[in-house]
Amino acid sequence: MSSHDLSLSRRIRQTPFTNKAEEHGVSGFTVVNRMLLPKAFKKSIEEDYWHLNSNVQIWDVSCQRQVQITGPDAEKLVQLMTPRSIKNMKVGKCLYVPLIDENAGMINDPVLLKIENNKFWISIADSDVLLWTKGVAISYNFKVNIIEPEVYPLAVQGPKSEELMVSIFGEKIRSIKFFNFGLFNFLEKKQVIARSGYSKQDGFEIYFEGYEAGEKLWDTIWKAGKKFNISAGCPNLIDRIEAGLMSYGNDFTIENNPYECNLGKYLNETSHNFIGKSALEKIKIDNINKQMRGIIFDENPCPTCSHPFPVYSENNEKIGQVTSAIYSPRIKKNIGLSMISKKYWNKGNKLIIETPEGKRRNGVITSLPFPE
Ligand code: THG
Repeated sequence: MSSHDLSLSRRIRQTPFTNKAEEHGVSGFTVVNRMLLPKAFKKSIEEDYWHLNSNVQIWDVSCQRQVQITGPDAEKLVQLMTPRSIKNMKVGKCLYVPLIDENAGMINDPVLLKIENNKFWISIADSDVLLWTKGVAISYNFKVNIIEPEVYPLAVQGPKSEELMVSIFGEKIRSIKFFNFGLFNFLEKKQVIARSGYSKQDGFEIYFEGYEAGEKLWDTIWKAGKKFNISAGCPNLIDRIEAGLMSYGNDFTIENNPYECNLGKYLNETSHNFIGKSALEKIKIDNINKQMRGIIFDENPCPTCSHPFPVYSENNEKIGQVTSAIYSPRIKKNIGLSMISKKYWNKGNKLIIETPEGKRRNGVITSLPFPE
C-alpha cells in the first residue's frame, strides 16, 4: 500500500482481495463505506472500457457492504425502509430499492437480496445504512438482528463472464436471470452468486462469504479467465455514465427524492406503510422541479469532474450541474449526468456546460441510458 498515499488503519478497511488488486497493478483507490475500492489500473479508463465491452473483468467491489437483517420482523423492517413494495419478493431475488428518510430524501440506493424468509441483505452504496436500520428497528421495537456480515462482493463483468463462470461453477450459472441469485459451492461453502453488477455489460456478483479464502477465489477466477482474456478492473466511469448508473453522494444525496433520481418507475405499488410516505405523496402531487438527465457536450475530452460543472441555459440561467462526466470514445463526445430544471429537461434541449478551464461548451439533453 505504501505507494498510494493513504494511511491504512482499522478505519480504512482492506478487503480479502486488496493484495490481489495490488498484484494486478492497481494504481489508485477510493474509499466507500470506509473500505478500499480500486479506482484505476495501469491501463487507461478508455482501454479498460473497450476491454470490458468485449471480454471479462474481475472487480473487487467488497465496499458494497451488506446490512444483514434477520428475525421474525425482518420483512416488516425492510418494507418500512423503502417505498418500493417487497410484498411479492421471492427468495433468490434482487431488487433495486430506494431507501428514504422522513422527508423522502434518499438515504441510499442499494440492491436488496432476499436470502431466506426472515433474512435479507441490503447491498449498500456509500452511506451509513447499518446505523439508520438499527435506529429504525429500535424505535419500532422490532424483533430483528442487524449486523454487517463477513460478505465481500467480487464482480465478474463483461460479455464473456457467463462462459467464465460456467467453467468454474457449472451449467447452472446460465439459468440465473438478471437480478436473481443462486447458491454455488466454493471450497465446501455455499456462496451467493447473482446476475448483476455496476455496469451495462452482462455480469455476476459473487457475494463472497468468509475472508481467508478470498485470494483462492480470485486466483481460481483468474486462472479460468485466462482463456477469456480476463483483466483486473473496477467500475468503469465511461460505461457507468453511458448506462446512466448513478453514484450516491456524488450524483444525488439526501437532499434529493427518488423522483428526482428517476427512480419513480420502481414506485408504482406504494399502498404499504413506509417512512417518508406522506412526504413522498406530497412530492408526487406538487411535482418535482428537477430531474436526472444525460448530457452530451462538445469539444476536447473534459477534465475530471471532481467538482460539479455548472450548466446554463442558452439565455444564461443556471439550470443544473454535471456531477459525473467523461469523454466517451464510442459516442465521440463528452457525456455527463446532471439534475436539470424542469423547464429545460426535455430531450434535445440545448444548454451550456462550463468546465474548470473556463471553457463554455455546447451540450444537449439526451435519454438515459445513453443511446446505442
Ligand atoms: N451491486 C451491488 N451492490 C451495490 C451496487 C451494485 N451497492 C451500491 C451501488 N451498486 C448501488 N447502486 C446501484 C445502481 C444501479 C444498479 C445497481 C446498484 C443497477 N440498476 C439497473 C439499471 O438501472 O439498469 C437495474 C435495476 C433494476 O431494474 O432493478 O443494476 O452494483 N450488489
